[in-house]
Amino acid sequence: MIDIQNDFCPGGALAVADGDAVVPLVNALQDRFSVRVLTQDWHPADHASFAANHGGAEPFSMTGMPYGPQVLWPVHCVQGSSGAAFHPGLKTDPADLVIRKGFRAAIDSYSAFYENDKTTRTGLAGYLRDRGVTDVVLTGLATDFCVYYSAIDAVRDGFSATLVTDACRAIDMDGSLAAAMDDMRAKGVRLVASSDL
Ligand code: VGL
Ligand code: ZN
Repeated sequence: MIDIQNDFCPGGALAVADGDAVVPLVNALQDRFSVRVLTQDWHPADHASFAANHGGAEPFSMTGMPYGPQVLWPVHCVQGSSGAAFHPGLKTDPADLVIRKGFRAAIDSYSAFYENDKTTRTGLAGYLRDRGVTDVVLTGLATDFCVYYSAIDAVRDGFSATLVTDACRAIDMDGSLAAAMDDMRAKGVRLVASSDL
């Protein structure tokens, strides 16, 4: 369950259209799984992904980081803020693990498995292997960023990955949703509606 936090829901700092609509479905789906993991985008105020920390840079513009191109985002999911809290309707008690990510100021972290340098691990793969997990099912926000990178990195680390299409919502900037869907299909991520799960 990726980043189902106030700042990614309507009224939040980086609101995903209709983001809160996933909550009832994600709550209902949780009962069907034996291992449940929440991720939480969790940035320090001086995070390098914030446009506000790059002089006059516009939110949603691009910059270069040592690890490659990086979108500059509005300030969002600052550690301890109400925007970083989970959506109040999300059932969080059944979760076995909460993975926080993006807590290093110099590097963004979309994926639940790797930071954006694609080498620094979050520890999730090791946790899942220790728990005997082989199949990962993904829900949450945003389809074309954190859910997408989590799904392809799950495959990269040897898990089967299934994205529940109606339990996700997208940011969709500059064709990012179509590109993410194409890349997930190409890499073997299963894209399935909850009714077919
Ligand atoms: C996300 C942009 C920046 C996400 C997180 O959860 O998809 N997107 N931080
Ligand atoms: Zn973020």
